[in-house]
Amino acid sequence: MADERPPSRPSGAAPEALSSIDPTGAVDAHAPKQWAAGLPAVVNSFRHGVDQMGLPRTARVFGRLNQTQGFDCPSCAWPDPEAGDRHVAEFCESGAKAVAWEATKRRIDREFFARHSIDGLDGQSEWWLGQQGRLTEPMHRAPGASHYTPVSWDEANAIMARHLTALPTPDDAVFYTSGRTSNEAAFLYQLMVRAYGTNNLPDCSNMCHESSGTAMTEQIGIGKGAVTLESLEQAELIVIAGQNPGTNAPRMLTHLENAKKNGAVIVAVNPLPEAGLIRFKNPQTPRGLVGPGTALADDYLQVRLGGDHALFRAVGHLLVAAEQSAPGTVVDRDFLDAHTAGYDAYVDAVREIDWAATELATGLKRSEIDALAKRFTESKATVVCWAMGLTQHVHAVMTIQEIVNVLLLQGNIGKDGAGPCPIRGHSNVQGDRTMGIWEQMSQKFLDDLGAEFAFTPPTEHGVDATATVTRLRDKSVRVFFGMGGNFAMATPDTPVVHEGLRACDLTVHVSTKLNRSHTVTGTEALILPCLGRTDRDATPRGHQGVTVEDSQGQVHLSQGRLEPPSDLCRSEVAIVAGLAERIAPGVGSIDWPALSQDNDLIREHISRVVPHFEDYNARVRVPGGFLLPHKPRDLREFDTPSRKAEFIAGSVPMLEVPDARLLLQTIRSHDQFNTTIYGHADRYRGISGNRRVVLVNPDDLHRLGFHQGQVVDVVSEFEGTDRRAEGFTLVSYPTAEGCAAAYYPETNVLMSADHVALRSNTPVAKALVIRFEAR
Ligand SMILES: Nc1nc2c(c(=O)[nH]1)N[C@H]1C(S)=C(S)[C@@H](COP(=O)(O)OP(=O)(O)OC[C@H]3O[C@@H](n4cnc5c(=O)[nH]c(N)nc54)[C@H](O)[C@@H]3O)O[C@H]1N2
Ligand SMILES: Nc1nc2c(c(=O)[nH]1)N[C@H]1C(S)=C(S)[C@@H](COP(=O)(O)OP(=O)(O)OC[C@H]3O[C@@H](n4cnc5c(=O)[nH]c(N)nc54)[C@H](O)[C@@H]3O)O[C@H]1N2
Ligand SMILES: [Mo]
Repeated sequence: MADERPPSRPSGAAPEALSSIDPTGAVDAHAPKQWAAGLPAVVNSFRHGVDQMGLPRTARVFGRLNQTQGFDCPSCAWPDPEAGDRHVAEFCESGAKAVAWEATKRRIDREFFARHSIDGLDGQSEWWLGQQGRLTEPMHRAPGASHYTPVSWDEANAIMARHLTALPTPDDAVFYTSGRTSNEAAFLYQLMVRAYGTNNLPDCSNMCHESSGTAMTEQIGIGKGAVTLESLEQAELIVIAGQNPGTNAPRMLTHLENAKKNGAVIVAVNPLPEAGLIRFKNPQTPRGLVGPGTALADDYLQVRLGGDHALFRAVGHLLVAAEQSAPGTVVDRDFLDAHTAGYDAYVDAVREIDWAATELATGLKRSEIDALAKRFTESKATVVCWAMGLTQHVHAVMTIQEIVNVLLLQGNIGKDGAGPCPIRGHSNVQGDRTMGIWEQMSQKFLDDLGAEFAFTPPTEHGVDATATVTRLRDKSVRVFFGMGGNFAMATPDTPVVHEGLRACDLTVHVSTKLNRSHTVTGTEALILPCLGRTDRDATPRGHQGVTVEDSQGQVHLSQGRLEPPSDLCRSEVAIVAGLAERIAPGVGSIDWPALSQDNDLIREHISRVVPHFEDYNARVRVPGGFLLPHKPRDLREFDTPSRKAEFIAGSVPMLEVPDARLLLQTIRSHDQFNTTIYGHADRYRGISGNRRVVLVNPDDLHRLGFHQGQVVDVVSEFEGTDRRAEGFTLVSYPTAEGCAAAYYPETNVLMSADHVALRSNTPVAKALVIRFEAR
């Protein structure tokens, strides 16, 4: 398809010319693809690379991506194979785009900011902002100024210190983190924030896998997934619910293909027919490049949005019923007796089931659910993978617990080929949490941190991302500091968040590139340019490497080698240490200047504060790094109050959808990384040209009296309040009935900060009640 070409910058064109080639024109919609990757993925990877970096740099950079002596991919958190088992091209199209985006040769300098007013920048698209190049020096917006102007690091630190030390309480400041921050930077950052005096450490995880963490901690005593790569490939049954690996974790497809070759059955549970779940053409093999590839999903259940809760309850019911009619054939009695609590109560909870309600909630036929339960009974080793399709619902925590219940029934945890497997998003989102980026770290962690650095960390819990939005709504945040990310776009209630940010005294963003959070500023604002994963970090103490933790709990080293965009870019570690000296001087025994240039020293502290990081510096230098222990996975031990894995089952409420309304989910296209827009082609879904589209089931479209190609306003309804997103083109698409899908972050205006997952407080992004209004 000619229209798949990513927007490219004509050589020699002035940056201003870019907005005019921002291809947000007519929508081009084709039937969704039936397979993922293959040759187009390779071609697109190199197109993005060469467009941003030129050919020699592309070859050099891609050659080091995910290699044991190279740097960790800044895209998703998918694990790497064993050190000796890596392919020469150990990356995917998404990783290639993320790396090309960061390692681009384009630069933003002070002349750029002199040319563009902040209001002018605010009028540009997110795509345009991201295309301008790497930030090269600290920039400051003085109160009342129309433009950012250059500022020295010293002055920038003085400005931040002036605001932060004048606040009536440190709790008037909020310190957000996105999930790319390395372990070292994350550890130092939370130390600075706690030494300054607050636990206000919201992070992107609050909007991501918080529900998984909450659910699994209650049940198995740890919030992390229990499946390694090797283990995944040994599964007999892999259920993938609420995840789109073809786009968001493409390297997973290689391992699914291996599992398939080993005889695994794969079941996809998803309202959309996602190409990456249907068939995979592995671009690392000749058969994948030119041949038919490998069929992945054996069964494809097009569940209704939010229907997984009822679905897994029904599967539990069928498994228990099957066991009762043929005792000793379905459940793992020994495991249940030795390692679980609450089985009898669970059996009572699932004994009766309303099939009509279940069919309505899931949109599936009884026979499809029977077939899924049969898949479970036939498998001796089952993995269930999930991502945002499960975590961003009102009943997300309960839904995940329903899945863990089903896994526990058959002893599917702590053995090869089995276990719960939440697939993390950002490349170090799991590591950031391990390092203490959380508004509610345990008292033990705070005590150990305080003991290591001779100070008393604050104990009162801080605000999470959702609470930050409500505080912005109340105009009660005075200073907003973002360690990466794009808070202005990633959060619900976009206009409210923007107003709240504009009402701050100071907004600060540590970033590699420009984004919306830099154009929606407080009275005063700073942009602090940092090094990315691919950049060399040379300090007087030598060439510094950072460490990250992937989705399976493997911790490993990442070493950037590219010449930094400018001498004025600083590592995140150095930025934090520089600020900390000003806002927490004399707190405890923290040697900020030494820490600012020596990641080994930071790792020594980590090894004494964070459990399981003993001998950190030595172990992380072993090629491939080390695997963190995980008691349920390794020992079938559970750190819950009962010391057993807990069955937890409440009621299964129906999602009520009024007449003539649909449920809308907000998703990622194939050409974006969260709020970063690489281009306008969602290749696998056959959509290109414009992101303002809503995918709707053809029968719904007909029933509601709208037609393909019609431009409408999308209006969400929550607790009596309408929210509107204007000018979306309707696309007839084979999604589950009653459901619709549109891209994030354009649709975040439709979300409410009060509409959150129970107990995890994650904003609901996957089941908004909407109607269409003709324009
Ligand atoms: N290229 C690329 N890679 C990424 C990202 C990116 O933006 N681009 N983002 C990263 C991040 S931070 C994250 S968290 C992950 C996100 O990875 P995903 O969770 O795969 O991302 P989404 O696009 O939100 O897709 C949600 C999927 O769940 C399905 N779904 C939605 N609601 C339901 C439901 O109620 N039930 C079921 N069974 N399915 C449902 C959708 O149809 C879709 O396939 O990816 C990471 N990797
Ligand atoms: N409607 C809706 N909203 C959602 C979601 C959804 O599915 N639907 N998903 C949610 C999820 S899962 C997540 S994780 C959040 C994501 O929320 P965020 O993590 O806040 O957003 P990102 O778009 O990943 O942040 C990208 C920015 O990070 C900066 N950056 C990139 N690399 C680096 C680096 O190395 N260092 C520093 N300091 N900065 C860097 C760049 O300036 C870039 O613009 O969004 C959430 N919001
Ligand atoms: Mo995420």
